[in-house]
Amino acid sequence: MKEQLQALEKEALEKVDDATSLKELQDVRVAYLGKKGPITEVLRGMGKLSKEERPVIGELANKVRGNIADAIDSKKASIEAAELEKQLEEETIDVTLPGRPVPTGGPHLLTSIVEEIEDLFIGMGFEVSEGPEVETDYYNFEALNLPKGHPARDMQDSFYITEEILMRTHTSPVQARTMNAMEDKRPVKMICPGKVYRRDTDDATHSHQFTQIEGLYVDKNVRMSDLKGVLDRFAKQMFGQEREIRLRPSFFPFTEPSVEMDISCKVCNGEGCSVCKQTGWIEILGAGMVHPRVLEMAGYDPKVYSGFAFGMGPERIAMLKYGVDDIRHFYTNDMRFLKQYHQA
Ligand code: 2NL
Repeated sequence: MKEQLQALEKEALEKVDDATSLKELQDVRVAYLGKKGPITEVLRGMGKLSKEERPVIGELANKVRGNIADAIDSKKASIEAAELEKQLEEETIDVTLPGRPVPTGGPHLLTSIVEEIEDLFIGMGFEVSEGPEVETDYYNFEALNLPKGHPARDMQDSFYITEEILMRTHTSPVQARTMNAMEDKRPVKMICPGKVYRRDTDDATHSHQFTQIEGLYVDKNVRMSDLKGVLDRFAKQMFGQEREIRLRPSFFPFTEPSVEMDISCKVCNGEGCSVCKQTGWIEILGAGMVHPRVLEMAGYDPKVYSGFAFGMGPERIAMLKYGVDDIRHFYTNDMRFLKQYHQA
């Protein structure tokens, strides 16, 4: 029995030594020290031994069991240490690696142009104001001297929602509302950027939805020369200090007199080329002195107050400034087009 126990011990210690994982080690523990294991078996058979042999074998069995348990425990500790070491090595983070770049967006060309125009007019004391895109017939037409049946209403075929409600055809209703709401009829100096809608067939130069920026300055003694000064400064800041402006007579129902403004062609410097159609000039915007009826309807006495107003299309401004040849580029969202105008 003594030899049997010593053989078991040798065998178990070898298996402990050979174990390479916690699982294998546990198997060894169960196999040798478990309730059905050989050592337990030996201890159970002790009853058959003689009085003299019993304590000797008992002591030996306990010693063998203790040795095996100790070997398992120390092997367990070394396997665990090795596994931790391996894990630490595998999960090492190199904090000096450069980060993966996150692709960033940028403002749309149209947004940039609108903001640039806003900044120029803010620099001349204008406030920026926005308003609803769904308007009443009154503020879109009536208040701007376009009564029902006025032939100029045909100039702007509109998207009507009901007989009295439509998608605004220009941003002037925002200005008419502002003047109307002014309790003590103080001066107004504002620009209104925003989307406008017209029933047009889309092509390279027309769109049923586009952007407009209108400006309005109403005060005592506002004159045509004030308009000229503001527009000249705008043209030079937007298109270059060498640009000259030219005003031609025109017609709008809401201004009298009305003008159209050209800037000297920056491609040929006024010499005449294909961009300016050999005229040396390029049309940029429409403007005029606010019609007395428009002032009156908004509650401003035209004998006391006067004003100028202007309107422009940022798409057209951007097309001229950057040589964009098709207005549809602004809405079809081809990233190859849009990315060209990202600063970053
Ligand atoms: C154009 C011409 C224009 C206005 C807009 C305006 C607004 C009020 C009163 C009077 Cl509240 N006028 N706006 C005046 C003249 C021209 O736009 O060609 N836009 C693209």
